[in-house]
Amino acid sequence: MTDTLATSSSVASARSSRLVTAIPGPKSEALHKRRIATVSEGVAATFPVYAESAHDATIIDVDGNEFLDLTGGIGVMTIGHTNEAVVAAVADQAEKVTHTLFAVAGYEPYIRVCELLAEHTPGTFAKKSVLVNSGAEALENAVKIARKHTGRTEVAVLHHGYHGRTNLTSAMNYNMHPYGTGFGPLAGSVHHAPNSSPFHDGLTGKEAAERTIAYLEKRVGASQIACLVVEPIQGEGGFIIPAEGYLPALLAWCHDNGIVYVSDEVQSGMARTGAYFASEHFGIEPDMVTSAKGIGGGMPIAAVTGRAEIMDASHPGGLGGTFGGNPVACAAVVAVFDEVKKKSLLKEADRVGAALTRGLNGLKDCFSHVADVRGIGAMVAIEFCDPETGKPAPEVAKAIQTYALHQGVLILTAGTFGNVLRFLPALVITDEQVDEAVAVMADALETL
Ligand code: PLZ
Repeated sequence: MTDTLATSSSVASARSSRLVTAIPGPKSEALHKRRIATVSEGVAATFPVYAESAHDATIIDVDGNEFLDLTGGIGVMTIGHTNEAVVAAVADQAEKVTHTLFAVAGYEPYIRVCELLAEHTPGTFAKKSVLVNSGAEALENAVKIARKHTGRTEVAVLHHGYHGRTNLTSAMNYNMHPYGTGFGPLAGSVHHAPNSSPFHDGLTGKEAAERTIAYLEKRVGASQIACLVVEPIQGEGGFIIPAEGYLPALLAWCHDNGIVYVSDEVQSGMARTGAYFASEHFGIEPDMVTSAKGIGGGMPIAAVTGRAEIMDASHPGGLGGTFGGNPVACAAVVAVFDEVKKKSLLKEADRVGAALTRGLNGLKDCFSHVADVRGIGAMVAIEFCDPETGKPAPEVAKAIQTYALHQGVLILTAGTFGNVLRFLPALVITDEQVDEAVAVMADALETL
């Protein structure tokens, strides 16, 4: 242990001040019984606790236990739970109008959200948006629009990607299980090409791009491809950051071949990485960006934003849905953009990322199972491998997650092999809270 890591006794005292029952407590257990009777088993239950309230980076469960939330509801609560400005905007809008269906009778907040997205997504060209309800729905629409625009059918995605749980997006995910198993036939015309992951493949961005492009040209044919859909930092895949030059090479190839480049920023977007959208870190201006999660500050909303001429490819009535761009959710998005500016959250993402990276690198120095620490801004992950064999060690990630839960800290796993812990905390989390979470992980690793 180095002195950068907190001791067991400080962890124990922080724990005792937060947790008031065994985990799960009796009220959570009672809710879990009711859940088992009526909620489909197809819906996962990562943690056995039920939330009563939440604020900033903490969640209080129905038994009064306080949890430090490093999951941010899988990257949604970027500005923090129950942010005052978002709560006020939602309440205010709810009193004015909660629904008309934008295609029936429009309202200003929808238009304002499209203006904000045009302004804050990469590229200064004219942009338009369509608003929908979920990340997966945004991806569905991006593909539809790209197909209509190009008159082509094929869709290219990358190994270790994740794009949703609808029929098309399940086909676009790298992992068949749990997303596709038994749910087929999944949508066709989806092609999975090798990605860039310098920690795993040792390739330069140029080499990895050549490999991706060679696959797509030989196996699919560039002239057949409507769009290439890429997460700039792969989220569910384990926070995989491509090698330098990889994404610009893919974008250039797309443009040389009339392929629409779609950046899936559902997880990496909206201030998470210290930029509004992570594509900025790689110097690329995608033709289309999908956003969701963090833009709504907890309200369900998603968007496809892209070059105006591409976004206008659909005939009127071809895009939309009953709830897409709901006025209350739109009011929340406007408040989120406002708060990001007011609270300098792009800078805060860098502060949180620095605190996390410092702490996790401290773990790397002490524990041989830590293979890699990586991230940009407040999108940070730690990967565990067996030091003898170099093989993924998902049991270590799982054991730390379980240990942390019982210390009042919620951490998510990730990675195709489940051997990654990822951190998507609210950008208002304090350095002390980050240090506390890292200390719990250190304790977990020591007891393993
Ligand atoms: N694209 C890059 O990360 C959602 C999934 C959580 P939806 N990721 C979290 C779960 O277990 O369902 C995601 C993503 C990227 C698309 C999506 C899909 O977004 O809002 O969940 O549909």
